[in-house]
Amino acid sequence: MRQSKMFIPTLKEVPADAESASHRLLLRGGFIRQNAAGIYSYLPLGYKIIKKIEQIIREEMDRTGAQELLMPAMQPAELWHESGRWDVYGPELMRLKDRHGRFFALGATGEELVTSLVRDTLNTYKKLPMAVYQIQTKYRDEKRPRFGLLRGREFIMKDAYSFHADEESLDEAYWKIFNAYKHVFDRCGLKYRAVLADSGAMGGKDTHEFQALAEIGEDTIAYSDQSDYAANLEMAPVVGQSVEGSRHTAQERIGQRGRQPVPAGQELALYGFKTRTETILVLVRAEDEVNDVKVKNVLGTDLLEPIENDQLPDPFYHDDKVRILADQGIRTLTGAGFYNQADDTTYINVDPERDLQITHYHDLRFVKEGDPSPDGKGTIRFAKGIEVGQVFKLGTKYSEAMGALFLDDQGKSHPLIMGCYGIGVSRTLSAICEQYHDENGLMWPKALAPFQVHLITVNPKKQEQAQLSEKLYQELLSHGFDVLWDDRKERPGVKFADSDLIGCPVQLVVGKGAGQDLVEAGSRQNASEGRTEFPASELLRTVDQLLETAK
Ligand code: 9G3
Repeated sequence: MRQSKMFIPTLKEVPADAESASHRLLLRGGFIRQNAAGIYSYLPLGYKIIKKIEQIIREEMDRTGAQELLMPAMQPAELWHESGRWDVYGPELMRLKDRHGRFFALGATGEELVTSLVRDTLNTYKKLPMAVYQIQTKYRDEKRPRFGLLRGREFIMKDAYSFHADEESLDEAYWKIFNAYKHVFDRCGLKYRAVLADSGAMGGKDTHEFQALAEIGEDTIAYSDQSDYAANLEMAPVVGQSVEGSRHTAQERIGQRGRQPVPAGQELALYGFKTRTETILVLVRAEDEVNDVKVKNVLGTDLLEPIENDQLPDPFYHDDKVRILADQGIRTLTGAGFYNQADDTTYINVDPERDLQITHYHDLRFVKEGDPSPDGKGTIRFAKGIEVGQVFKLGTKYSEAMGALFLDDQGKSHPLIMGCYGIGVSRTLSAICEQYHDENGLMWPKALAPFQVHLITVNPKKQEQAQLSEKLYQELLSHGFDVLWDDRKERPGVKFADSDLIGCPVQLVVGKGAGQDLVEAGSRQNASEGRTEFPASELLRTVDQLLETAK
C-alpha cells in the first residue's frame, strides 16, 4: 500500500487524558480516533489488526466445533425481564425505545438472547452438546471509561455459549475452549496467565480469567513463584493459617478509655458491612485486609455495602441482627487488643471466642505477597493484569429462568446446562500495545502487524531512489509480502518517526545508497541495533531473515 494514499493520521501530541501507553500510541500512530468518551473509530491501520485478531479467534473457535453466528445488538427487553437482569443492572446497561415505544437493551452480553434463540429447538439430549459464538460489538455504559480501548463503552467481544445435557459434557467444552484461548493468545504473542477467578454474579462455579500481564492492568493476580498456580487476588485463598485447636486467654478482658497502643501483631480490626437483610461485622488481624468478595461468597450475597468506621455497632453488645464473622488469621491470636469505636475504649486480653461468641473461622482476608502458595509450591507474588478473556461454567441460571429445557434419554425434562466464554477483541489489541512498545511507538508481533514491511523512500524526488523503491515494492508484493510504502513527500525525520510509531516488524530504507543498488534494513523490535546495508539483490533473503527473528 502506498502511504501517500492511506488514511493514517499520525499525531505529534495526544490529549493529556491519554494516560496509558497503548491509548497514547494507538492515537499517535493513527490506529484509532475517539468519537466520544469510551467510543472509538478503528482507522484503517487499527482495523487491519482487529481483523487479524478476529481471524485467529475464528480459526481457534472453529477448531473446537463451535459454530459462528451473529445475534442482534438490539435485544428485546422482555428477554432481560425473563432472566431478571433488566432491574439488576443499572445505567451500565444501555436501553433504548423503538418507534412503537417498545424497550430494548443494547447488548452488553448475549446470555439472554442466545438462550431464547435455542430454547425452542435444542430440546433433546440427542442434539447436545452444541456451542455457538459471535464476534460482535457490545455496549456497556461504563461510569469512567479510560485507557482508550481498555475500558470502552462500545467494544468488540467474541462471546461463545455452549449447551450440555450434563456436567461432564460442560467440563469437556470448558477445557476445550480454555485451550483454544491459550492458542489464541499464544498466536497473538500475548504474555498472559490463566487465573482462577470468582464467578460472582454470573452464578455457576468454575471460572478462569485470562490476564494479560501489564502494569496498567486493573486486576491483581496472585501467582506462585514456583508453579503455574495463579488466581485473581479477589478469590486467592489464604492457606497455612488455621492452626488446629484454639487457645483461650485466661485473663479477663479489660478496657481503657481512648485509643491506646496495642502491641504489634496483637491487634484486632473490625470491618462492617450491610447486606439486604443483615449487618455483618468482620474481625481480622489489624495488619490484614478484608476481602469483600470472600465475605460475599461466605454470605452467598452479591450486595455488600461497607459501613463507615464511626457507624460500627458495638461488637461486645450482642444484637441478633448483627452477625460477626472471624477471619482464620485471628484463631491463633492470644491476648488480643482491640480499639472499639462504639465506646471509644481500647480493650486488651480480648478472647473472640469468649467475648464475641465466635464459633468458627473463615478465609476472609486478601492473600499477601510472600504467603505460601495454595498449591503448596512456592510463595505468592503479585502482578497486574488486563482481563482479556474469561471462561465460565454458567450452569442452569439462564436456562431455568428462561425455560430452555431438554428431554433426556428417559424422556425426563431438565434445564440445559450452559457455559459461556468471552474474549475482549479490542481489549486484546490494547493489551498487545501495552506489551509491545518502546518510547518511539509500537512494535507489533509479526502475526498482528498491519504490514510486514515498511518501505521508506528517503527522498522520492531523487530518480534513483524512486526507481529502486518501486522495484523493491513490486518484488515484495509479487512474493506475497504485505508492504506499506512511505512514498510521501515528507522530511526524512517525519518518515522515520512515523515508521517507529506504526511499528511494522521490518523497516527498509531506500536512501543515498540507491545509486549503488544498496538498501538499509532494520528490525523494529531490535531498533537499538540500528539498520544494516545490503545489496538490493539480497532483498527477499534479508526480509525473510528479519521476519524470521521477529516475535
Ligand atoms: C450487563 C452489563 C455488564 C455486564 C454484564 C451484563 C459483565 C455481564 C458478565 C459477562 C459474562 C460473560 C458472555 C461472554 C463472556 C463473559 N458485565 N457481565 O453479564 F448487562 Cl451492563 O458478560 N458473558
